[in-house]
Amino acid sequence: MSLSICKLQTFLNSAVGVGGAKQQRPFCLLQLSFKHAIPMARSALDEMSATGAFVRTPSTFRNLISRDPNSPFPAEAGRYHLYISYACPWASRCLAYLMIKGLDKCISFTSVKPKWERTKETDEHMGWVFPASSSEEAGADPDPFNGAKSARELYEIASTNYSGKYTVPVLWDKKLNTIVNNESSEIIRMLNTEFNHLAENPELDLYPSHLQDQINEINGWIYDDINNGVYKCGFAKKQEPYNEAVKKLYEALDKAEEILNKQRYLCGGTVTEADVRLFVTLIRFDEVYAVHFKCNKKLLREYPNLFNYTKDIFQIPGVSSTVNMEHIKKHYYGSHPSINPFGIIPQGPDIDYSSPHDRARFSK
Ligand SMILES: N[C@@H](CCC(=O)N[C@@H](CS)C(=O)NCC(=O)O)C(=O)O
Repeated sequence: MSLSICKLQTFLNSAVGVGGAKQQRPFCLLQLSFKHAIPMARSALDEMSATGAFVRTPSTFRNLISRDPNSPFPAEAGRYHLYISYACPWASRCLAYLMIKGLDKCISFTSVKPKWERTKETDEHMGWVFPASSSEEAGADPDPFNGAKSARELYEIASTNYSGKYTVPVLWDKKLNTIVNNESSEIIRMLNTEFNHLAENPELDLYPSHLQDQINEINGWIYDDINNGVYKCGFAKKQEPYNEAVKKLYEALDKAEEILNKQRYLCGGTVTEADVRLFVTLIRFDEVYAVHFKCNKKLLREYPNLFNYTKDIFQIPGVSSTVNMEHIKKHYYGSHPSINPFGIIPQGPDIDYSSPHDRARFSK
């Protein structure tokens, strides 16, 4: 039941398409028509099916920025702001695009604090919060535009009847004071194509038309079995869904290892969107997922190709600045008390991803 509602909601939201701002808010179906239905998940820790499997809810704000100056959300320098958490793989892939495409001068960004805290005094919700000052937590800053105390407040500014999760990334429109989009897979596509007149690396196309079918196919299994797969392992509340998720995760990692035994990147000799999407999970693998999400059948550093490939992507100019391992570890180990009740952060393995790799062996 909740799954089909989610699907319907996604459909209705996508039907809104490139809507205006305040007057054309995305639908929130559960609020409009299912007042007494099961409430939507308020955090990833609530996203559970009856079988004890983790089931991610779709994002809600799905407007698109366009290079067309007459569109509702035109690509303009200085107009948009990306709210991220360095801890979050989905937000980090957007930040990686900002850096790789050379868009960080025309789209500003702010990171929240890594560890979830109470977002309001009046209820128990735990989520992303901003520091009170820039000196409170290295890497995190107060909200420079709305003075919001939490990501939740941003959602409440953008929509008075929002009832979903308060996730990052949030692509914010400073002019209309609203959320444009909170779905990272769509944000990266916009950053790839719509801002090229402003980008320092406009010629770099991470989703070129001749590779799109291949990228889509790879994205499918990488998302289901690796990016989201590690969460399915970590958030499973029963043995069976955990076993199933681990099986799929390692089949997918083995498959990626095999592909990367023959070529430098997932689609051949050039880096694409698929690589950025895989990277954000791999870089967190040994430091977090192997321990916290029980993905310990094999470590990343036991896969020679995947391990060297992770270093290779990390060393693309701009990418290393998107990886803040302190935030990553503080977040996962500190924000999921049902998995790690005492919030102890393991010390290791402290891998140096800037050390030499062997991937240049594929270059002509
Ligand atoms: N579909 C979203 C997922 C984003 C997402 O799940 N972000 C997590 C952090 S890694 C979040 O903000 N979770 C907040 C919560 O669960 O309450 C995207 O890819 O943009």
